Amino acid sequence: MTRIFSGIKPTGHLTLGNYLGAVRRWAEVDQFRADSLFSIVDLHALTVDHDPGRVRRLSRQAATLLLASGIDPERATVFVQSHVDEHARLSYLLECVATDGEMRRMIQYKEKSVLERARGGSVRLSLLTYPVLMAADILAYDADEVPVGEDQTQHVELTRDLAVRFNQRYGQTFVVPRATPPKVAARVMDLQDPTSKMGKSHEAGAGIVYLLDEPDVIRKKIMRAVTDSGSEIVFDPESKPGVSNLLEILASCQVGNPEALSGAYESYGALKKDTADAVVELLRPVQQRHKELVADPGYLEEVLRRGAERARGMAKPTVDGAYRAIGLLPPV
Ligand code: AQP
Repeated sequence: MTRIFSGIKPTGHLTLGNYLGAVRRWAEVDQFRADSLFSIVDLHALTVDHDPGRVRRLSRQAATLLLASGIDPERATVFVQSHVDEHARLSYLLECVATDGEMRRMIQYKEKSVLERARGGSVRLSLLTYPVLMAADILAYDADEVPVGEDQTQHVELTRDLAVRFNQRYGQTFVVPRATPPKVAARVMDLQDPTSKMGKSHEAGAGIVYLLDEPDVIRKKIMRAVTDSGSEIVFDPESKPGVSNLLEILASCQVGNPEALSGAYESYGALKKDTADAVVELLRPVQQRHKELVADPGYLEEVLRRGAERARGMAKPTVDGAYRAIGLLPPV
């Protein structure tokens, strides 16, 4: 059976980008067709300046939202990355296979390190090495597929390179995984700046729709979305990034295609209104279920406890195998 691994960082409140690009597919498709693991990758939230209490709160919230989105813990393994030691154990071995040059070429490292320096801060070493930890997250579980948004495909490519290199040097150890981004909404853009990604750790603003935003807030944000010059409604992300983003969001909500939708609209107002309605309706059941789950924190704890136990059982044999293959003496 196909094995899937994917994760979400507790660096902010989950956004519509996270939902359309990743979580919705995990819940509606992936968990039914594959042996799936979905992780709150909390170690990745420590690569930039962070508040410990906030990371804990956001980790719980992200896990609750995965369940609220319909991920069934009886079907899929839902767990917190730091509860399974195998991720950090394997990450070190992969650091011994990766190169400094490879890490410095990662786009996210380049972008975030510039930002950190501009803020007058220093760049944590973990920001440079985080793609190796991500590779360990995936390889520890022998995952075949990694359903992620487009922003993560470079990291999955690196994961493939590391797996192949390790296998060639030390013998067949890892499954070589592939990224499976969605066809529509692989990169949902910020509504106020449609040339940059809607990211949960970005400055909270009118351009980001959060999964737990009230319906009237969602409507306001979408009705105020930046559009482009000219009144024509066409799907062309290069020359019309604002309108194309709205078409992409609407198409994703309706499981349709943005090109086909563009012919149906003559005004920005009508497109925005339909997009806002579609997003509000799509998120309504998630928000309702989130409320119910928050009222029962014991349930979440039990799900995460069982998830970590299951994940540990899956990861340990592969990671132990990698330790042996690379030349480390097994413990007696
Ligand atoms: N805008 C997006 N459109 C489509 N998919 C997206 N994903 C994230 N943003 C979009 C996908 O969601 C999954 C979880 O990703 P993440 O936890 O790395 O999310 P983030 O919102 O990108 O978080 P940050 O902290 O704001 O990250 P950076 O700073 O790295 O952008 C992934 O599958 C991701 O592709």
